[in-house]
Amino acid sequence: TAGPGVGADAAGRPDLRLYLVTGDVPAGADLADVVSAAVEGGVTTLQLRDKSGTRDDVIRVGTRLVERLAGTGVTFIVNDDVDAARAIPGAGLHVGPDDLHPADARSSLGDAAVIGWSIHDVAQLDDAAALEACDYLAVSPVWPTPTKPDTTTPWGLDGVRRLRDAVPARLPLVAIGGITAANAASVVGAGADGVCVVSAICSAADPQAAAHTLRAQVDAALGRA
Ligand code: TZP
Ligand code: MG
Repeated sequence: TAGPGVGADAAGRPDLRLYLVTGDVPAGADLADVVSAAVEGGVTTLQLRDKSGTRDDVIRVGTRLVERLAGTGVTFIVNDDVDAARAIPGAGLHVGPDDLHPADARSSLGDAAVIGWSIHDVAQLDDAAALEACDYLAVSPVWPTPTKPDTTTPWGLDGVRRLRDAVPARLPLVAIGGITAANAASVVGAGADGVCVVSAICSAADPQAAAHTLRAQVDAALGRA
């Protein structure tokens, strides 16, 4: 349902192969520089996830990141805050099952915005209106992760397979939680169309190299190498 927007292809589909979700960066590092390096390395979608800042902070940082992403083809998505997403040119929105309903996000943001929904429980797939409003779903979490200690039960690779079987084929699946270059290919092999990472890139000494390695793993597993 998405039209062409920031980072979308001609049919409006975002490239979800390597999806960076922002998190803490090493002391002295600048988030925008980490993002630029990661994009240089092969990140295709970026989510600004800031659980501590105010909405104004999110809008200010997000606007700056969108400026950095100009011309890269990278899709930009804001976590959870539809008002922030509305204020940032071209921004999409990622929501979870306890957040704004995807259909309300779609009404608010319009057809061009990329909208994603985290799947914590298979019962969410019964919500046809939610699925209809989404451009992608996130299997969350695949594995337990110190980055987000309060997740619901991890799906594991079996969960990725089960969801891929159960989710309509038109909806891409990304996976998040504990993904590194050592296991990214297995997640794609289980049916994910892309991988989302926080620490594997944000905590890396060389975010560009980390992104490059992850992207190579994903592309090889997708047969796109
Ligand atoms: N949602 C589910 S797991 C997670 C989020 C935001 C954090 C993933 O972080 P990492 O460092 O890639 O395991
Ligand atoms: Mg949320």
